[in-house]
Amino acid sequence: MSHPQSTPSAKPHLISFKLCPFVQRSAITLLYKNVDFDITYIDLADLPQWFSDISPLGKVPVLKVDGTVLFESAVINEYLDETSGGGLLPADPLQKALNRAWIEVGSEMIIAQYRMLTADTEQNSRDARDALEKHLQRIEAAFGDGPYFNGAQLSLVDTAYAPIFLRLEIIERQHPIGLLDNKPRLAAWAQTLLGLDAVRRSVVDDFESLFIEYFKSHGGWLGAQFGQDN
Ligand SMILES: N[C@@H](CCC(=O)N[C@@H](CS)C(=O)NCC(=O)O)C(=O)O
Repeated sequence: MSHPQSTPSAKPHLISFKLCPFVQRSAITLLYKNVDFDITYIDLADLPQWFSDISPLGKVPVLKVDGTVLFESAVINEYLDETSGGGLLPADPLQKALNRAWIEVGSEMIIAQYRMLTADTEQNSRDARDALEKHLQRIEAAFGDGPYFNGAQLSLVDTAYAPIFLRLEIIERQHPIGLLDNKPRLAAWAQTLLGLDAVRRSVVDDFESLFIEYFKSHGGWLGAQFGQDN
């Protein structure tokens, strides 16, 4: 078996679903690092056969690099960082391990956020909200002086959490649930991340309306509340 070279010679190609927060992590990293890339959007409700053929877990993101298929957002992001000069994870092994652990917490939170949005009853949605609240309180306690998770410099932890804050901001406009209330460090962190050009450009222009429509029509209690208080 021949192994591809580790240095990419062609543009990386990101396979995306417009609403996926995991893909957004990779899009932010690509944009922040000014890496030129191609992007193809698929519909997760109607998977194309070519995607099922190449994606080991049937999930996005997938990043194709010179014919090699990479998957798992955290892995893709480390690859993108390493091949574009590094700098998005601490050099110190202990701090690097800790950053990876917090990225993993972020993945759990993305799943909790999706559960909150799609839970069928008010009670189940509130339970999911409370699970998210506990995670957020823990991060508020762990967060330093900012403006980024590691201090002055943006890291892969920031690119991993920005999609959560983007969605929280939209939810708050549609049906306030106060998840950033009494969390001044996280509120400031969210504003910093949402103000970044790479974050703003990491989703399609009509992301907000797609997001609202998707969750309004997905049978979840919270989505059904969207726009009702306005
Ligand atoms: N651990 C994966 C999670 C990716 C993931 O769950 N992606 C969702 C969309 S946001 C997906 O492709 N779901 C399709 C499925 O589970 O069948 C990562 O970090 O990349």
